[in-house]
Amino acid sequence: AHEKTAAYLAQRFQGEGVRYKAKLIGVDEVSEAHDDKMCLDSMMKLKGQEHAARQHGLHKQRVWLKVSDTCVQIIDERSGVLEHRHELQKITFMKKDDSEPRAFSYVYGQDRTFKLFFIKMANLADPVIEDFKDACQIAVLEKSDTQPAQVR
Ligand code: I3P
Repeated sequence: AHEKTAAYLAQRFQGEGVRYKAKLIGVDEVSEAHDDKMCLDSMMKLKGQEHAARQHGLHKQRVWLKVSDTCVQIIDERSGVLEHRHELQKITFMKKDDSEPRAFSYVYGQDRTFKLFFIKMANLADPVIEDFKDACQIAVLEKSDTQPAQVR
């Protein structure tokens, strides 16, 4: 495993950054920037919708999740269309799915509204959450000479 030096991380997330295969479970409008219970409720709701859709023969959207030192991108796998571009500084919360190690969600804030993105990775979610945190840290380092903000 790589030692996570600043140079290693800077290189890892520069340009296009890191790309992961994933599926979008769903997107939900939420009211708060960081509220654990709110995220849980939202994830439960989206899971219910996923289940109902599956009963109707529908599949989750296959996407690429890209993490760079500036943003997170969600790209439709089939068409290659960029569906969402989220600046790292505006990601306010991240939450693991305790019942599904491949899934996690994050909250993005824009224009006083918040949206929760619930994602299921092809593999484990933990390394992706680590990448989110590392990329946020790099983004802070590259923007100022001050110490990076504490990342949860
Ligand atoms: C599929 C199975 C897969 C799931 C897929 C389901 O059902 O549960 O694990 O992919 O979801 O359709 P089945 O075994 O009945 O074919 P994930 O593990 O990635 O959720 P999908 O249809 O939304 O892709």
